[in-house]
Amino acid sequence: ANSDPVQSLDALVVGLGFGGIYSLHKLRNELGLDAVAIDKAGGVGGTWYWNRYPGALSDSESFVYQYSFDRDLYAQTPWKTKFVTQPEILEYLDGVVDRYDLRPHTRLETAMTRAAFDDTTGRWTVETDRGVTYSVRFLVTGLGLLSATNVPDIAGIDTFAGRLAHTGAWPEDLDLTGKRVAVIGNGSTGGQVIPAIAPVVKHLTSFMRTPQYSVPAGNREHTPQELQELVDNFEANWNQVRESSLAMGFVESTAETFAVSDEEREAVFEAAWNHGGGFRFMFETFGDIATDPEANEAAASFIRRKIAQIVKDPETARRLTPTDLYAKRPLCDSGLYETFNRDNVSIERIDENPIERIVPEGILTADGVLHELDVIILATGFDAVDGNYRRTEIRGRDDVLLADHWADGPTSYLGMATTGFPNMFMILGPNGPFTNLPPSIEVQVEWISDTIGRLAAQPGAWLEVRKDIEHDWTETCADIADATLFPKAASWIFGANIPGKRRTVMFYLGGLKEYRGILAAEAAQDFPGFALHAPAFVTA
Ligand code: NA7
Repeated sequence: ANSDPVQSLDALVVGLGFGGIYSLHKLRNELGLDAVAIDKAGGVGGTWYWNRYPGALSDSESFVYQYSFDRDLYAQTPWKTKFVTQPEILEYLDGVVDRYDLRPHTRLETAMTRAAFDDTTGRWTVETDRGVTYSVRFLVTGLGLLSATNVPDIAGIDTFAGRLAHTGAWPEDLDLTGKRVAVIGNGSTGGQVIPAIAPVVKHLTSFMRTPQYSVPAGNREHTPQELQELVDNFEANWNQVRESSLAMGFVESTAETFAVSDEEREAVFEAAWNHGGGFRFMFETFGDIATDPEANEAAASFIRRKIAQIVKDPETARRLTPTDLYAKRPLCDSGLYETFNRDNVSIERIDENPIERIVPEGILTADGVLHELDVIILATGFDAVDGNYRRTEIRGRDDVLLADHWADGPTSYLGMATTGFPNMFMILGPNGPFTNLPPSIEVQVEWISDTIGRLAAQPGAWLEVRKDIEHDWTETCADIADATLFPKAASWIFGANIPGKRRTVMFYLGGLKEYRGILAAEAAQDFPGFALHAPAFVTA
């Protein structure tokens, strides 16, 4: 252990998920910089370290849910199934850390508590909860897009005598066998956890505020031939990913929903339902489901009819059936609706019959019923995108707090940099691309490390986004989003899931291909979106 409380480095990476791990590799192994990565968790993996709830699975297909920068790593990755589970992803990321000898440069159980930029030195001072302070030129933040847990403020929540667990901070010792369990929330997470635990619990009550559209995931093992093809077609597949919008590994449809006959449309939806995958259902079937209200309704009504066919009890089916737009992050599941046919599973619609309060014995609903419980699972999501940035004291030039800079909603240029915070590079910061994440993470990390590599050659220099450019990017993101139906649905994609959080655009919905083009131009033209501060006296 180093006894010096201030460690001087070239760069500090905060977070050891997909983004932080790759950044550390680039900065150390390719640029040869003195870089360290910290994470508050007890292990690497980011999202996949914390989300250990039963049923946790990436619903991007496994062949695009990994790094592409190393063909050998790709060829060796033993993912046998179409979608890959949390333990496998965690093992993979741990393996990547070892493969690139990064472990000695990681500091676990170390949280950034404060970061401040000093424009007299051009350096960031980063304080941690372990007594160590870092002084660095470059601060790379991979704090997690979906990381800061949203614990709802339900009356009496602290009085519950049983176990209370958020899926995003899952306690490994929690055994649900034979327990009376409540699941509050039914987004991606709730939709995974409900079918996974129903067979083992005594009784499961799903507390649902807004029912959601979900289609089967269709998870299955790849055949040996398919696995071989994924390795053989590596270049072609990844080129397709980089040339696509969603980076999901399929070609997004441009067909119009109403350009085909009713029978054909039904057949397209049926085929997508049978094939599986939420993003495929929304974006591979027709090109206007996310933009045209009538097309959206055609897809939504197909799913509603499926629910009516699957769920036997009419009242349960009614409670499970969404009536609003199909314009949140598209979900897929492994038998979600079927699960509600089980005798030990029930559903409360808390928009109709609200939770009155939580009491030591369980949940009391407005109709006077006490739901006696051993465990309450909060599948209530995250203070997404900017949540972790606001929860940490990050101060830029002139002592400005990032949370204050973002008082009217989070802003950035390219999702990676924000005005007043020089040489701070965010991975998956606000208004970055809305895609399957690993490909966008790779693109961002590569751009960031190229940029840092160029700055590193100029001692004391820093890059800061121009204010007008940040403003324009925010407007661009809002304009693109407004051309879709997504802002009309209340979801985390627009910050609508957190009480009191300002509803605002949080993503660039222009797609990965466009995004890559913008990044390439920015770098090729020597950063027209940024001001370069070069110190008057350069001591090499
Ligand atoms: P989501 O998608 O934000 O879903 C959260 C769920 O929790 C959703 O059903 C919410 O209902 C519900 N919720 C949130 N707050 C409350 C309160 N106060 N009372 C009752 N119910 C509540 O989070 P997930 O973890 O499922 O998924 C997040 C992303 O992680 C996902 O999109 C993937 O990309 C990975 P609501 O719909 O707001 O009425």
